[in-house]
Amino acid sequence: MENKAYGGHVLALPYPGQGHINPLLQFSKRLVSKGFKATLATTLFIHNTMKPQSSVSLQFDTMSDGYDEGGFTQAENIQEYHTRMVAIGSKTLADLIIKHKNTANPIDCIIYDSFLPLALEVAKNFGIFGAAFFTQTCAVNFIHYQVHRGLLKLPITSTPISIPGLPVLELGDMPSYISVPGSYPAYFEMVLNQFSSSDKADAVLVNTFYELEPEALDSMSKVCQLLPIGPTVPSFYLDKCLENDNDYGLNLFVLDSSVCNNWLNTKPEGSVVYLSFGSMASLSNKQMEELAFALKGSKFYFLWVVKASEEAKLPEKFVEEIGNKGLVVQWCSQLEVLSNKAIGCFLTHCGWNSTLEALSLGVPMVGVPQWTDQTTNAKYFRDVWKVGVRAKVCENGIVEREEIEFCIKEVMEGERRKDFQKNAKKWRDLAIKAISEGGSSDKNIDEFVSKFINS
Ligand code: UDP
Ligand code: 7WV
Repeated sequence: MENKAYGGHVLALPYPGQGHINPLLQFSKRLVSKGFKATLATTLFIHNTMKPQSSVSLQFDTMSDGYDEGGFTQAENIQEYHTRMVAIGSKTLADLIIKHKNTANPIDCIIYDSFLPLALEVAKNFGIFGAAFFTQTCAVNFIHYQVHRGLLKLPITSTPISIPGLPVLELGDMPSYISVPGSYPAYFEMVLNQFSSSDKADAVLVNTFYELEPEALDSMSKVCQLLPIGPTVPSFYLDKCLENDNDYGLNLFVLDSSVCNNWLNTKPEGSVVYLSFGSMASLSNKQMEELAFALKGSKFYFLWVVKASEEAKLPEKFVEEIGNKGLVVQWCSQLEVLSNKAIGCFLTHCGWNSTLEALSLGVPMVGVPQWTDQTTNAKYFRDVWKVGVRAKVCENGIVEREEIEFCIKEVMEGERRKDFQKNAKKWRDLAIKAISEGGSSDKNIDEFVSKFINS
């Protein structure tokens, strides 16, 4: 794709977390391919952790959430983190805009994570075009919208739940803040607050694609104009139109991809279970133990991402005892792993990026959702996209080893494996089509661009 004429300077502002940086970073790269200059602004703490390298096409800059030494972990609690981020974030974002003001490329457009509506206020103060970027599915957004507008009353007293454009949902399919009232009130407030000013945004972008949730998108579009622009997976894995775009390229954790590749390359096609719970989840000791024993008991190879902060929860001598059957790493290049032929299925926490990556690469899944939107994503991939199973949780809140072993077996070699694979391949093909030139997401990106240019 040749670079188009200069379209303007976009400042992308992600919420400071791996699952929020990746999609906005990728979307910025797409805009650069459409002729824009783009700058991704992370918090100072994230910048110092990830050490991003600016290139001709994409620049990095910083603002502050008020916790420059330790980020989120430095805060007393989530509420305090958010309050300070709004105050310091607004101020340092304004400083950033001013810094660029008298340069050759002043900021013309801010694309902000919908978790950070503070950015829209700042943009409007400077008369800059402001676009909200939603990192969760349209279905999840629509549920939160319904609650925000008082259309869905809490606590939910009657099930199943019917929302226009969504499949009928049981309580356990709802985002956790709704199914578990009172859990993480500050996060709940944040997901509802996404809609506090979204109608004032100049555009609303969502990291999904039309073919994946047409009913939900049609339904929500009646009350809020949405532009699905995903999947924001590096071009190398989909349309291959962007040069050198084969990785997100920013990691909050240290990774060693050659270890994973070398190990996977010695394993037969479809023989390995890949497991990861994303960047945020922290499992109980008991849950880690159940997973460990399930993997030990199952006959399949496995590659398990256990973050450094989770390692102490592994049973004693686990790594020594599994030998060549399994590889435990602290972080990996997930796209590289998912695209390796040796992978047979992905046991995932159902974070939206992980789910979308698995769909984009055609990998069947076992869902072990933990919280937030993960439960709803699991509902969709089991019952709507039909690319896998969801593990049953016991009354004590644990998914037991027998259930994990059963689910893995079901997806790796059960009767429905062929269907899961066929459907996964279908979603991969549709994802490629959506993001390729002339596809639904590509057209929406063009619509966004013309909306901005004509503003
Ligand atoms: N990821 C990665 N290496 C890993 C595990 C995860 O690069 O070992 C990436 C993954 O590809 C995804 C992101 O981290 O893009 C996690 O986002 P997700 O929405 O799935 O979960 P979250 O971390 O927000 O809970
Ligand atoms: C980070 C913090 C809070 C939430 C999320 C990530 C998410 O669900 O994406 Br609510």
